[in-house]
Amino acid sequence: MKWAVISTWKMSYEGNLQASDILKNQGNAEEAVLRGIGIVEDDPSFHSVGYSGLPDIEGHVRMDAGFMHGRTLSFGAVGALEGFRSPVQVAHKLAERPTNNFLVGEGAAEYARKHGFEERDNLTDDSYQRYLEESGKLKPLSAYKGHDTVGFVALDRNGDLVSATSTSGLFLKDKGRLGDSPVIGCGFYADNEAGAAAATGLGEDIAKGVLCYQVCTLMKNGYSAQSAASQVVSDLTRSLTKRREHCDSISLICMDKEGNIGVGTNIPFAFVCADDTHPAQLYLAEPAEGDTRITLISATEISGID
Ligand code: SD4
Repeated sequence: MKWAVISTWKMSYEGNLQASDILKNQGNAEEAVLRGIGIVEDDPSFHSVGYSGLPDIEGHVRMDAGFMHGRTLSFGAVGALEGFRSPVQVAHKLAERPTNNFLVGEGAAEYARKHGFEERDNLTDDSYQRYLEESGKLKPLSAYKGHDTVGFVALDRNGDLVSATSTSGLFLKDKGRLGDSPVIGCGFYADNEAGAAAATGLGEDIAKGVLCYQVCTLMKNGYSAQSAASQVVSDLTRSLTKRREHCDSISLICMDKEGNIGVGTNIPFAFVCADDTHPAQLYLAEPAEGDTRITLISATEISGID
């Protein structure tokens, strides 16, 4: 069985390298995605995840995360969690129990505290400064360009698929607002018998297509990972544009049970992937008439990519 890992945005490159190392050295997909996401959660130069994440309308960094294991279908998730270093670690821990898997707000924080998760104020001077600059301006909320949710999907040598996400959600969102990222089936999904997926973009639009469950269902029914990803994103984009005159940004990564990857997007979207045949590489995906055009980004082009 081969191993493979795919992750959202250029910001996941370093995390993808470390996740690849784990998988290469017989580690499991669970460890790999947690390490990959943890690297992004700790890096203050990425303003949409973890430390130095962008605040909500009240100036608080309230974070969302989800985790799912494809062998057991166990999942855990946190919403609007404030004051902890790694929301995805808390989501992962919540996946261990039979019920009470999705906790939000103070309930999620109490659980994290009780289980000894490291506390951290994720609001930095930089993210607060951005809040002060933008909070007075009236404009529709949109996905934060180029540095949104970090999502990882991995397959290990045992044939286990795992998916996980972490985000501070939309910049200037309402207090208590949840997007797709902590919602099973919308922002993440994993099933060893079908495939696994993670999404980034405007959560309210991604949720309208229950996108991650949808793409896994297509893979289960025989679609290749790439055709499933292209199809669900272009169908939802078309449907929302027809009915509502607008569809915001939506990007999706997925993997089938053999480790083949798929990417669907309605905007230019960078992603990273690696497997047992090649090291972590950065690619750009772009929508192309119902399909997806994917190009490898060369070392000289990397600085121009979000
Ligand atoms: C959300 N999907 O909260 C997340 C944010 C994101 O691109 O990925 N933005 O809606």
